[in-house]
Amino acid sequence: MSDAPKHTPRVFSGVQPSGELTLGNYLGAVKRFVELQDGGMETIYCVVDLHAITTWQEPSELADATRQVTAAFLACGLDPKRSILFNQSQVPAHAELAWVFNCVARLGWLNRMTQFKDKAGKNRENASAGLYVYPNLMAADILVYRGTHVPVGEDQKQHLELARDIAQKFNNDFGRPDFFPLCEPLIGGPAPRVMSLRDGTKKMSKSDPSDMSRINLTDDADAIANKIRRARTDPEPLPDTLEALEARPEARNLVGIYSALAGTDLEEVLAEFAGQGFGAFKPRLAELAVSHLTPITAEMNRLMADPAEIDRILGDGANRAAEIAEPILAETYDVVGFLRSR
Ligand code: AQP
Repeated sequence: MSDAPKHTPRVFSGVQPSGELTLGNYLGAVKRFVELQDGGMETIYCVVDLHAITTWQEPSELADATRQVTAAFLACGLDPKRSILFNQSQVPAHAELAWVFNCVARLGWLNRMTQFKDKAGKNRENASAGLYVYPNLMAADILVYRGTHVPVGEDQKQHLELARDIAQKFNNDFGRPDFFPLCEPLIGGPAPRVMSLRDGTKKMSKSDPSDMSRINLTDDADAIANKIRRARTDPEPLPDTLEALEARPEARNLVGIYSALAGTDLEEVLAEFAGQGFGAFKPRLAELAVSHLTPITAEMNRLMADPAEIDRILGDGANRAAEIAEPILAETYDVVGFLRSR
């Protein structure tokens, strides 16, 4: 018989305060966070500032970036009464469990992580050690709550597989089957991978040097319309089948964004626009994006005018998060064999 504790179904996910949130973060992650809030599971959402500093962040801007991601969470519909919202550095158990996982994960596993390769680029020798062990911290973020479900965009799939490998190896090494759950990625919905507006083969990213590559949640109506108007496309009209869209990454991306915002499937969008050129499609997409994002931006601006209230929400969330994390960390320390005399 296993000595496994029962794992309460629990959702955990995070977003880095490494820039302004994009439409990709919204459609791939935050929109799903909000849907899950009413799905019957406990939901914990974190602004992962420890992750953000794996690449350089201006110290004078980091706290404000953290508040801004929190304001975006709230403006998109996360409710601090129904979800635990906090920033990672206020709960030290994340970093403490990450150290244990640094000693569980194998170098060979980390060497396969494509995000490290993408982010380190050619200058690999100069990347921070933190960027390299980023997936171990991400595993700790989830498992310090024994998180069972993790809503993320498709780019995080490999990191989640690593989190499962870490949980499995820990459980095996220490002879405690099911000590940590093998968390399930929740990747899906109509826009698990929103691509850059300048290059349909690259994901839309908040740290892309080109602001024209992304729609920020803080963009005003004119900026959104301008970015969509100038988004790279091909000269062909929209096709009537999904297969015909596959070889056209920029067209596929804009149709995907439309469908995600409209809440319809891709086929319905094609049925409406097949045969029409981007001259007709882009203004309709811009209209839809503006009507969807303008209320979010307005609410973010309202919330950002009261930073003390955002700090209060994060502090309260951190206390509630620590109440769950600390006993799990203490249990982990016991399993590892650390002496604890206070
Ligand atoms: N383009 C995207 N399409 C769908 N989902 C996306 N996500 C990010 N970009 C897209 C999802 O958003 C969540 C938060 O991401 P993150 O801030 O932790 O880091 P990231 O994945 O590295 O996102 P960015 O925007 O590209 O940040 P930077 O530029 O700082 O690295 C995750 O669930 C992610 O999958």
